Amino acid sequence: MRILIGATCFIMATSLALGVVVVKKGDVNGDAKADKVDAQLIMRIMLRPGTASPSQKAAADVNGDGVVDIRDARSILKKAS
Ligand SMILES: [Ca+2]
Ligand SMILES: [Ca+2]
Repeated sequence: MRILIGATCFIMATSLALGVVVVKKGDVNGDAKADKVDAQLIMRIMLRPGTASPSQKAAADVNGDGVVDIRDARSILKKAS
């Protein structure tokens, strides 16, 4: 348990040191909501991955499988409806 807490603190400290932006999953445009606008942005990222920033891609990968695809867009639409 002590090791786990130590590792968590280390990861948090590393994230802060690197200036990692914490993104809300599904909120691609950063308006604090995950809605159909974000689903549309995910479709655009799918078609043209080069147009999205790393933080947008991180937010777009809703299910966290490392790929931005239709399943991520669909899960936003499911939650939004
Ligand atoms: Ca949004
Ligand atoms: Ca995904």
